[in-house]
Amino acid sequence: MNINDENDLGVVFRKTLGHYTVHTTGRDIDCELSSLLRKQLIYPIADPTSMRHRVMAVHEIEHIDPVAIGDQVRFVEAGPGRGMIVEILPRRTRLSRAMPVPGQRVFEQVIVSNADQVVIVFAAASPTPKWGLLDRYLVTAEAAGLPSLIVITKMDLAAQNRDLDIDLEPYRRIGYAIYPVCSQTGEGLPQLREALRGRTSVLVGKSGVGKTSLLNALQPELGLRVKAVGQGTDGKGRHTTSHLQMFELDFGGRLVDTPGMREFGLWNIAPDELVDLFPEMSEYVGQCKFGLSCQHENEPGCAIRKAVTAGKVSPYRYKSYLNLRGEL
Ligand SMILES: Nc1nc2c(ncn2[C@@H]2O[C@H](COP(=O)(O)OP(=O)(O)OP(=O)(O)O)[C@@H](O)[C@H]2O)c(=O)[nH]1
Ligand SMILES: [Mg+2]
Ligand SMILES: [Zn+2]
Repeated sequence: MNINDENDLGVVFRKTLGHYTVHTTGRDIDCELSSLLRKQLIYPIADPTSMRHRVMAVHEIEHIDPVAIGDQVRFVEAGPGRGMIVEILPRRTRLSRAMPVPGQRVFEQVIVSNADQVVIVFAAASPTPKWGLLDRYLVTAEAAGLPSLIVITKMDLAAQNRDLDIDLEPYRRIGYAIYPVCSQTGEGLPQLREALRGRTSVLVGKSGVGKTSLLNALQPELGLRVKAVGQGTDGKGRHTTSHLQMFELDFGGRLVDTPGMREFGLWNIAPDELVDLFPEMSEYVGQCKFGLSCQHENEPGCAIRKAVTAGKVSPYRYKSYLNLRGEL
């Protein structure tokens, strides 16, 4: 029997422990993972080189779901609306973060697979933006080979943040597209719809910046739950969105809503590679006095430090580079 002829293809839109909602031509199938596939998957996902030939211990499997939102899967039907996933197709792209498990090691968590772009969300105010986090997201997207859009929500509150334009200027200069929007007035939504149309995009940003509100504003029929007014938007309160979930956009495309992730560790980026993930700095690589061995920290004759002094590279971005590098 040729397995390919007997099965249907779909995309994982949602998941809860052990259950995957697979979206396929006009319907959703509640799937589980075949036990054979589960065993096979344990092997290749043990990613770090030293682990490659080791089957993961059972307690480690709990921390890594072999299936990600966005995965294209093959499934067999097992009753009305139910099925069994038998194959996961190769991932075209993967947006990942590092997930340290105390007492064990750091695991890769694939946030979304097969996405086309990352939509990085910050509120103009409430919560006050911390731009270091923006650099972390941008680097993650660059490492995944995905373009990023920067969306600034709550533009109705922009008067509360006099620094907004100045803070965003370095990103504009690098060439990142910035979309100021307001989910309450509808400002900026038509432009954002155009940028999302026909693509699979992932919303990332800390809790309370208005990701789910934005999704509701883009597509009001969804009527998703958002944080009640007065519940606090400092990001410290309970997260409103608790699950990653993909939505079909009626104007074309797909959008993944994520819960505000407090930890967003860089995954699988070598220290020497980091500078290449800052597009405005990468052009200076190789021009330093110590050539490719320059760490761009305190070396004399560092072309990147010179570019900072000359006003060609933002000192804030350079500081982010140093911070992130210290973490690798
Ligand atoms: N003033 C104003 N408030 C907004 C706007 N968009 C969202 N909010 C409020 O911001 C709060 C948080 O919105 P959510 O959409 O739940 O934020 P989220 O980013 O999805 O948060 P998590 O799901 O926890 O990650 C809610 O009280 C919203 O009403 C806006 O454009 N203007
Ligand atoms: Mg939300
Ligand atoms: Zn250098």
